[in-house]
Amino acid sequence: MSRYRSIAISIASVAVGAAAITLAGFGLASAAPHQVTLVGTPLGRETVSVNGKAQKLNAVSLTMSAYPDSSFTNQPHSGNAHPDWVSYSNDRLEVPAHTVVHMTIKNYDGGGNLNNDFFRNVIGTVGGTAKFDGVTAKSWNPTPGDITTSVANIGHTFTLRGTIGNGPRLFVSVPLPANQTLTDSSYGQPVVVSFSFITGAAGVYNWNCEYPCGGSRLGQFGEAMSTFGYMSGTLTVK
Ligand SMILES: [Cu+2]
Repeated sequence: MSRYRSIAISIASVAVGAAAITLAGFGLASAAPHQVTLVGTPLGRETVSVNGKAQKLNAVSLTMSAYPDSSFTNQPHSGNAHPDWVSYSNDRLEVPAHTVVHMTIKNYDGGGNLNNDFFRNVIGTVGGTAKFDGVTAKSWNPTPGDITTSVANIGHTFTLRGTIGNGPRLFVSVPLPANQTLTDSSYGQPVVVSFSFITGAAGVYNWNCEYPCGGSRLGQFGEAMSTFGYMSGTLTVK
């Protein structure tokens, strides 16, 4: 091997090595935990009543959790910059268009009073109801007129809104009752909330929480409430 050729190969090797390291770095960055999408699990076809008419639609299930902090296993935030912020277990959700979505949310977080009682209501679900630890109801307000009792407290809401701009609308809102078993040392037993909704046209929809759980800033709508991925996310319908 000539001296020049050997130098050329060395330079090429370094260049290839650098490219490999760059690609590996890009791969790691791309695979950061906050990029993980929760995809609906297919359940086959089901007959669902839509506006009083029976329709056969594909169905999927989605299960996620809401936590009082971001210290839970598999938390989705890259580097977990705010371990003390409340958080959903997932931010990016993905389901097919024109499909029944059976959603289960386990709420491990405590809570308090909403600043807008509208969000006690179950809105936009199949049958207009949700199941709260197995009990079917149209809202979470077991003692009407009294929202100071702990039993009426809300931990978070799952509120699905429209797409950004003039795209299709999909409004679904379900309150997540506060977990009464949360302690300083244990998440305790979650309140299990389940409900179903039907997706429409493809698009990227937004969802967020409507319980003021975002720390002391912006009237409790700062921090976890105003940073994507903690108390908000997307539902990609495709
Ligand atoms: Cu919240």
